[in-house]
Amino acid sequence: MTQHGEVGGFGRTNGSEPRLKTEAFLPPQGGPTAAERLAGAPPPAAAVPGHQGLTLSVVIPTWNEASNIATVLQYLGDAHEVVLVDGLSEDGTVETALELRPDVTLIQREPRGKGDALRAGFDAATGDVIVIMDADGSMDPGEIDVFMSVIALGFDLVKGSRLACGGGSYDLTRVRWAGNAALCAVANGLFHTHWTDLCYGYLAFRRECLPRLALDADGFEIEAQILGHAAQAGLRIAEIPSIELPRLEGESHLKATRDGTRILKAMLAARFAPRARRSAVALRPNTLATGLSATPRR
Ligand SMILES: Nc1nc2c(ncn2[C@@H]2O[C@H](COP(=O)(O)OP(=O)(O)O)[C@@H](O)[C@H]2O)c(=O)[nH]1
Ligand SMILES: [Mg+2]
Repeated sequence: MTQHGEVGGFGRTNGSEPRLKTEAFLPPQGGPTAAERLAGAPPPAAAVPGHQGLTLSVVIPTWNEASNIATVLQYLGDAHEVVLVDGLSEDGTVETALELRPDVTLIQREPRGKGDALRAGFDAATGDVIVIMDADGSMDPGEIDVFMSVIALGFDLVKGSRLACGGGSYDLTRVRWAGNAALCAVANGLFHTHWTDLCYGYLAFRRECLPRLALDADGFEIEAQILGHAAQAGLRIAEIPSIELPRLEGESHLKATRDGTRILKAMLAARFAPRARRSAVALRPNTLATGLSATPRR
């Protein structure tokens, strides 16, 4: 087994089979593996409550992630607000989450897509900063500290990048890599940016920026819309390296062709839709009109 082959997502034992899809995007040999990094860090303490007094809400969309959510919550610790937006999972995701974190703010709604779920979560979040995280164990909660530090430096939005120097992915197939590279190039052309990654959902932003983001995306194009609208709104955006771990269990809900097309359309709309339309979206009450059911944080 190679050094990289030992990586299996945080919380996974070295005995489990690696699920590497490609070696091309992995961090260089020689340093500690992601598993070693994670094992060496005290998980809850790694996620500090805030920087410069900033409070944090972690928004996690879940749709049948019962076998993964406990590990994610365990590594998150209990230092900050967790908003769980569940798509009426039938595998006990909610029960598993509540057992470990009875204080989560829980929103349950039809599975209309990751974007719809995240927007509902944003509306319920109360922290100064919102961090988006998948429920599948592919994002290392230990990196939240870095997101918060860069936000505290004065940035409005901090995006993780698997392809920036120091980043990497254990989950990026060649097809996804090629699609992401093409879409990222389009984004850089449209928004005059120099991003190295586009279709990666580990990012943080100041909650006060939500109205200026004017989000209405329902599916996996939500991250592209967040970034496109942020660039159009002139927000201060920083990119930091991030290492994407393999999904702990289960299959991705993303369909490359369908969702790639939606991402492209979302970016074109972000660039060319009249400012008036974005303003109208920003003013519209969002999830309240679509049946938000949230339990208050206890
Ligand atoms: N609530 C909710 N969550 C969703 C929906 N679709 C995807 N998710 C969650 O969104 C996150 C990202 O989805 P994932 O399948 O990991 O996509 P990938 O990371 O692009 O491979 C996961 O935590 C999913 O459980 C949905 O329709 N509703
Ligand atoms: Mg994922």
